Amino acid sequence: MKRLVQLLAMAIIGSLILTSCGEDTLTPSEPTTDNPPSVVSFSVDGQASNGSGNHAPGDNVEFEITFGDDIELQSYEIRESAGTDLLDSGTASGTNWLVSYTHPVRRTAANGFSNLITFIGTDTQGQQVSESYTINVVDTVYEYSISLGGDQNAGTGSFYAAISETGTVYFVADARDNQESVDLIYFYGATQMATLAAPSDTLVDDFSAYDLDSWTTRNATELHASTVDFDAIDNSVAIQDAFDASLSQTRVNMLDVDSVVAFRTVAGVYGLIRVTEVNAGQAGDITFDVKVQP
Ligand SMILES: [Ca+2]
Repeated sequence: MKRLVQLLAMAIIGSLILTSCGEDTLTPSEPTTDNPPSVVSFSVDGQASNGSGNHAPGDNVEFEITFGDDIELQSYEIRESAGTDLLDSGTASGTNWLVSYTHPVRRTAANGFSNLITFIGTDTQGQQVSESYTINVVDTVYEYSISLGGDQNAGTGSFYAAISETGTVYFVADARDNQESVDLIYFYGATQMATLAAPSDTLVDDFSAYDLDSWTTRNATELHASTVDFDAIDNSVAIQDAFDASLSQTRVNMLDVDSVVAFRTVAGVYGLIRVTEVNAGQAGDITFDVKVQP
């Protein structure tokens, strides 16, 4: 009886092994269906992506994308300019793969420029998934025109505050009351001719009508003549780059039509001026275009 049980057990085990072997040879080595990869998560600067966003020139945009696949991932690519240019690529494996990528927005990118960044995941069967994000460059530059009068010009103020959407011009009394805001003063001198000066400049004291003796705050605005192409400057970083601290002075004289002046206020705001008109004399005036950071 014991012997019979042993034989039966061996027969059962043997049939199981045979059955098992038979199933192995019948099962295909590859699955009959293989799904394309998927995007498991996609974040931009730590937030779930909503497909596009505003970024300033010089910003670093931090992407994190996780690809998933039912069988096996193989590789990833990151492209810009709607897929034209390859930014980065690499191998991936497994069913879950995290790609981290930092994209620097060009410092000179113009306001309104947009760039489509596309992330592509590929599985071992060559099937792909892609996810995109549009970087919209948003940059603020204030552009306006200003007229300033000489010290004997009763109709046009001589004091200029640069930082606002339109700039501000003050006459003597208002300038005294807002001296912390005054960035530049215009005067027309016998030898200096048409001149823009920082309130801290010593030559403005020659113009007693300006009453600078009574001021307690005289901003040390830095400025210098510049050769940059004023029309080509369309970005706040480019305005900053136009300023050269090694050239900075307290005044720029001999101003004439098309003279360009770069300046930096005591608040660290950068601006550019291009003269469009000069009417000579202490009762005359100067008119200029401004591009300034907010
Ligand atoms: Ca797959």
